[in-house]
Amino acid sequence: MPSLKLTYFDLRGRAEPIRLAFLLSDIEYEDDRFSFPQWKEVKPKTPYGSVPTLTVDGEQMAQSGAILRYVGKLAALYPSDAIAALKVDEVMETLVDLNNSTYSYRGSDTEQLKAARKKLVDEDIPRYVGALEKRLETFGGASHAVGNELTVADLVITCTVNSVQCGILDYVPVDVLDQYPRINAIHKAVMDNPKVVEWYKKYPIKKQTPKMD
Ligand SMILES: N[C@@H](CCC(=O)N[C@@H](CS)C(=O)NCC(=O)O)C(=O)O
Repeated sequence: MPSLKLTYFDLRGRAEPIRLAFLLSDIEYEDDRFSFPQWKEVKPKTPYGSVPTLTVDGEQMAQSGAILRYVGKLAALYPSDAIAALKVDEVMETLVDLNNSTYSYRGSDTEQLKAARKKLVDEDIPRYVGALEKRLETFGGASHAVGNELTVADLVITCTVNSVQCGILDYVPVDVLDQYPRINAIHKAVMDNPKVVEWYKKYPIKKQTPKMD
């Protein structure tokens, strides 16, 4: 196994599915978390001025999706079958689309944020998550996104649900994803895994009440 260092803020964010892939496969890595004030030193040392990065035997690699697929391959959490891999990728890319919508407004104008989040709740969640729920009926088993084995797609779904349910997204009801049974079954299966239970005892998911008006 190469030496592996994952660098990210001390947050779940884009690094968390990668951390869960390492955790569930017992692959040793350095979980290199930095604080917000350290970002100005870290940023210029990354390939694109963004994180996460994964340093593999001293070579720094970027892009969370690429890193997750790589770790998925090391961890046997990414299918070797081409069509199953395509399905995993479809799930991952759909959630990238959703995340792009989630973070589409980053300014400080409350009315603009409210409008962006209203679009997220009224249009983008039904569009992407509603459609994904239907796709999963043919892609996977009762509690797996693709086939009957855990893949990185399950980890991305789980982290997406956690982001909504923890209440960090203002103007997004924490129960907005409750109506999607397959998504919730996948989330539950991952969150009930004993290693994941221990992980979130160590790194508790802070619950907060999102601003709604
Ligand atoms: N496409 C990139 C996006 C990375 C990205 O935007 N990362 C954020 C943190 S989640 C970041 O580094 N933001 C700080 C900045 O851009 O200055 C990926 O998926 O890794």
